Amino acid sequence: MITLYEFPLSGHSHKARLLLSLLKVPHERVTVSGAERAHKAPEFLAMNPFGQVPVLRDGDLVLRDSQAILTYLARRHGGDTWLPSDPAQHAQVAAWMATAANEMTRGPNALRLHHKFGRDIQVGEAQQITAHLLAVLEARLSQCDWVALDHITIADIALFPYLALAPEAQIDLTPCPHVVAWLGRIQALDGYVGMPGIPDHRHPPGP
Ligand SMILES: N[C@@H](CCC(=O)N[C@@H](CS)C(=O)NCC(=O)O)C(=O)O
Repeated sequence: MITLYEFPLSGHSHKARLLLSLLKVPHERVTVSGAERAHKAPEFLAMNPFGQVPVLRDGDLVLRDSQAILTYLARRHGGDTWLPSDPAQHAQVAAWMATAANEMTRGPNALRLHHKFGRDIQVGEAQQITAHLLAVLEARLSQCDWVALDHITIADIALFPYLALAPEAQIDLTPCPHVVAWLGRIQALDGYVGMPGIPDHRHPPGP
């Protein structure tokens, strides 16, 4: 049985929750107590020395980092769809996974940490990174339904939570209709699960 160690309000954890659900992989979820700083306790640091969720355990395998967890689940349970073995296609997915780990984390994720949790950040820099990221994604998604390939991949899942959580980051998505439509496509998938703070992007509020 797979075990996912998570924070309920963690977007990084949500990537793993979402793919597990879409792939219909049986699993259990363990809430790590952030209030009790359980993620910095020796037992947790033995699983992830960075003291961060998510962590996935599957038998003897203990895996940290949301992108790595998506990669494992895709290869183990997703056939050749979610992370194709074709070298060029695999690399296209990897490029967008890197965007999820870099620009998405330094932009939208940082803004949510600031506005929702009071984290002290360089707001202007995070807003600039977000604006550039949104412009790139909007252009890309105006030409195709999914970010990396002509079908859904783990790149879409990796990029989903921190854009879906845009209201909590005080990010306005109305200038990006193709991004909003893409969020809605993911929310319409069989097996989709949400998390607190993600609105229904299939029916965005009118002006
Ligand atoms: N690169 C990691 C980042 C994980 C991360 O930042 N997790 C946050 C919750 S969303 C966390 O555990 N923060 C607690 C801390 O850093 O002390 C991933 O993609 O999984």
